[in-house]
Amino acid sequence: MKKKFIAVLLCLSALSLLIVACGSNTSASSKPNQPTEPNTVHMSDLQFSPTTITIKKGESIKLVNDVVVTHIISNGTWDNGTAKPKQEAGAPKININVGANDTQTIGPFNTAGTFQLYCPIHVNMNLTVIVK
Ligand SMILES: [Cu+2]
Repeated sequence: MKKKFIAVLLCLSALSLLIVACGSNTSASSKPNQPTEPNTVHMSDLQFSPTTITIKKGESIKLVNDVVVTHIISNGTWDNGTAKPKQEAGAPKININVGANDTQTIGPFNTAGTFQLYCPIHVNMNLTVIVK
């Protein structure tokens, strides 16, 4: 009697493990459009996320605008509330509009170094790109 009870319990726990395993498989395959994306920077209303990204020489960066606000991405930085355009030596020239929920690619960054990008219409919206 007791043995049968334990056997039933073991079956039930094995079954629940199976269900859990199947469940995680299903959720992973149900998001084919959202793999873990390397070299991707997201944009919200007023900022980049992350604000600093490290990539390898020769790689590009995918910019994903998650909001309906249009951003302008160009070479430069906000310095204490003042927009300062500048293009470091070795930086690719960037001057693009990223519209509502749009995705754009910048680069490739072919020179190692630290490069400042910003959105000149949103105060303090800075992105630092470190190329190694
Ligand atoms: Cu912006």
